[in-house]
Amino acid sequence: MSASVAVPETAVDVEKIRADFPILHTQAHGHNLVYLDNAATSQKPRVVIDAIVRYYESANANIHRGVHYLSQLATEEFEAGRATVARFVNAAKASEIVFTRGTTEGINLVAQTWGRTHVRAGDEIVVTAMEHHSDIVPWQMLCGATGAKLRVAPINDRGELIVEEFAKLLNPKTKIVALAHVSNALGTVNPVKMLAALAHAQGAIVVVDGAQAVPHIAVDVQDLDADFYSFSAHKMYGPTGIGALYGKAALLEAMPPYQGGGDMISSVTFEKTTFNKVPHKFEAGTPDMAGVAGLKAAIEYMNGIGVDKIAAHEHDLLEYATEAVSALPSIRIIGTAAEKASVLSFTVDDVHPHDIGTILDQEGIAVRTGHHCAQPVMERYGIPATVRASFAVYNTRAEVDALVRGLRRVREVFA
Ligand code: C6P
Repeated sequence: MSASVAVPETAVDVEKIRADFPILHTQAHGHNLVYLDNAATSQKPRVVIDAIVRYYESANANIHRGVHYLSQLATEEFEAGRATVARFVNAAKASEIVFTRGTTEGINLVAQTWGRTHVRAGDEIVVTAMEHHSDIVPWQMLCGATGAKLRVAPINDRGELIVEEFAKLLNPKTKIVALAHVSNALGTVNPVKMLAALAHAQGAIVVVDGAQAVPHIAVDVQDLDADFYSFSAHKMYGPTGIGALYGKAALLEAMPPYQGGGDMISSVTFEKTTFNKVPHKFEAGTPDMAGVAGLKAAIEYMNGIGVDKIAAHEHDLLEYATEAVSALPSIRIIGTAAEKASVLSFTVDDVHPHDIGTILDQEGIAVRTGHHCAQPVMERYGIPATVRASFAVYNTRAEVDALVRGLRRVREVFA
């Protein structure tokens, strides 16, 4: 199959890009590593690794606290990182970006601050049936604490949100609509702008889980009209332990703090504490300055290639892989939405995904198997788990061919 499909002129120079990622030269079980687990976490280019080392070698000090040279420098670099993130997602101003540990923390922050302030017994929170646990559990916890009700917008067999059913769930009791921009289990890209308009018409705020979108497609939070948008650096070539939450300025201003501690205060006495201004009000304690240096470098790296070129390259890989894997016997693709990004989930009739993952691993191919922290998605399809291949800008058609050969090997083993 692979030999007969002409390789298109790809917009990105993949070999040059691959040379930027030291880990891609790893041998796994005697094979060249084929890393197709990018939805779990992407690999890091040398410039990101170097930015973290450089931060510690030449700029490390605690920020917003010292008058000395290094503290000033570290603060400037940290705030430059914030400005870079803001430009990347087209926030109106840098102060609309709150640094978090990642997508999960950003969603919990909104649930515990905006949610606790505005959601009451009898109110409703709408999520979709394709959410990651990070975009279900914080809302369930909020419902448990307030007496609000969680409502779930269904998906069709292709893994697309059923927009009419979603619209029917919205009413004046809906306070929050929380949804993934891109599903990690299905790859579905949700029409966030249109869904946000429907939610806003009922007075709800819209919280977007952007974990699987920001690494793969251009995101413009103002165009989407998202009220909050949360994402993680480690899925977009940046380091672990750092992420960002975009929030509209007016909402952030009106919200109470999330955690108490240093840096989030303006003044403290035993009688009363006044809080720092936004976004610092939401960043208690010493933040991950090295992580921000790495995230900034990751964004610069993505911009250097061009997000649209990254998207086009990954789209080509996804189409190529979908065709090749579908052509194999006994395969069921889970998630066949018209709009997809990066993710190919599938099952093989009589073989457990974990066995497939183990055999592929022996061939040096890294995929994720399991429920992908989206158990309700598995339930929707009546399966315990899938095999998931997920692509990044450094993946190649040759790696897809290796995946297909690996899947043929699975057949041989289970014949
Ligand atoms: N999904 C995956 O293999 P954190 O862990 O906070 O960086 O991201 C959580 C998260 C939230 N939403 C979506 C849509 C996600 O995909 C993830 C992380 C990984 O699919 C790890 S479970």
